[in-house]
Amino acid sequence: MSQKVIVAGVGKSGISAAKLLLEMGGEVVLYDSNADLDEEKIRENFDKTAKIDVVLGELKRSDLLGVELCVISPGIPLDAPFVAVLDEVKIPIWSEIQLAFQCARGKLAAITGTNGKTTTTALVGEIMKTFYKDVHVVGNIGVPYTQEALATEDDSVTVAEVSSFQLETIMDFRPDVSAILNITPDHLDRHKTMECYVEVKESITMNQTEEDTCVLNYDDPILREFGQNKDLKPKVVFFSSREKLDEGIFLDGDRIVYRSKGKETDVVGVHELNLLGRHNYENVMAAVGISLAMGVPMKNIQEAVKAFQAVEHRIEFVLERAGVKYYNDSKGTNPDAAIQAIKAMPGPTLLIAGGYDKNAQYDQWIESFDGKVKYLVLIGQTRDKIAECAKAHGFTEIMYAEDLEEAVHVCASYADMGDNVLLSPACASWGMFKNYEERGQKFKDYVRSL
Ligand code: UMA
Repeated sequence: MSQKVIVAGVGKSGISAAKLLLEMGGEVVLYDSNADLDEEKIRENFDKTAKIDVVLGELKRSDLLGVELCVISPGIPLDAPFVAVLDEVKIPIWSEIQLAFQCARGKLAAITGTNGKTTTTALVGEIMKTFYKDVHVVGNIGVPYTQEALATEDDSVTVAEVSSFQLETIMDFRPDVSAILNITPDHLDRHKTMECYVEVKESITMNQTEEDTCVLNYDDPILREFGQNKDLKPKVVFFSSREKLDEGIFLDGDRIVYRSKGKETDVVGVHELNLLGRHNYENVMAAVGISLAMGVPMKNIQEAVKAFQAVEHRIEFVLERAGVKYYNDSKGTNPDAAIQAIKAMPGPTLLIAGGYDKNAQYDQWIESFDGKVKYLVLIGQTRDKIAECAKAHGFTEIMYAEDLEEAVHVCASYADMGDNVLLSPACASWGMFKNYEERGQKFKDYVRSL
């Protein structure tokens, strides 16, 4: 890696990738299309002596003198104008995870899918830690793979959450175990068609061989067909929450069961989990499949699965007060994600929703209330739009609150014993909060001080 490399994007991934390249003895041109970034601030991330040029705004051919490779951040689409300049001078483009993969050692489990990636990655990370000494949890979950790659050894295990953005420019990226949890329409503004989106997700297996494993969701028609294709090289492990499989992991009533070569093993009962909802049982089943393929004994898996708590801000149980359970799903930033949270609620629910308007449609979300939502407490810019939509669908138990704190108090006073209070806004947090993490944290603070 002692080459001159252009690193595109000065977010988390770009900074980590540049640091890794410099540590390997390379030279870096750090490029970002945002001309308003502060060059001084960017340089503060590096040693004063680091061999680094910073280019902001438009990229010119002259900036590419001696450059042999581009490492691109996930948030940058391949139709960004500077990519055409790179193509003209035939500079290959690698994803940031590709660079990390080239420098990392040990075993790799890589998890993709439209929903559930973060929970599954975090859970697999916890399971791995019960059996392996050196475990790194990286990727879309928030820690760039390039940040950890050089710290890995031959006996290390890396668990990576991988987005479709990160897969677009892989070359020989080859996980020992891959998983595709599900594929439903998402990010079509970037991938253009569903076919392209599916193709890029499935490319997680493209360098895998017969020695490797791919864990797939049997209930997803696209993935079932993909897994049954004779040309797919890795061994396939299916999981299903709807059918009892001859081989694989499946839900049998309220038990998760593993069946292999005619032998059945009871893994765990869903009531022993701290996770709610069928989609979470699927995440657990995927994690079981991945972990077995990574060589972890079933006993370790069972213990870790039972101890695992929901990822923060995703249907996260906060506390029970006066017989009312409070859940934080601040990460429910779109109607689809919020539907999962409603489905996961164990009984009557007071729902706090609303926020920034991303031009979403709320009809399906309101349809999913299905008698379970007792009251809808609305906050933020989308209050009126959601209220109108709810009324159009015949749901009228609506209350307005000035802010999140008031919404929590309204819920606390209207909830009866046995009810649940759920913050799952179906909207982004912008305008009221810095991000969904701040919104979730504030919710928990208000609930704890009730
Ligand atoms: N930029 C350009 N040109 C462009 C677009 C962006 O120069 O055309 C620049 C921006 O000005 C900015 C930089 O690129 O300075 C940002 O890069 P980035 O968007 O890749 O952000 P990072 O901070 O590197 O974060 C990325 C992931 N972001 C995205 O995929 C959008 C993070 O996932 C990930 O946690 C992190 O790498 C570490 O691996 C976030 C995400 O939203 C959570 N992911 C999407 C999702 O989950 O749906 C895929």
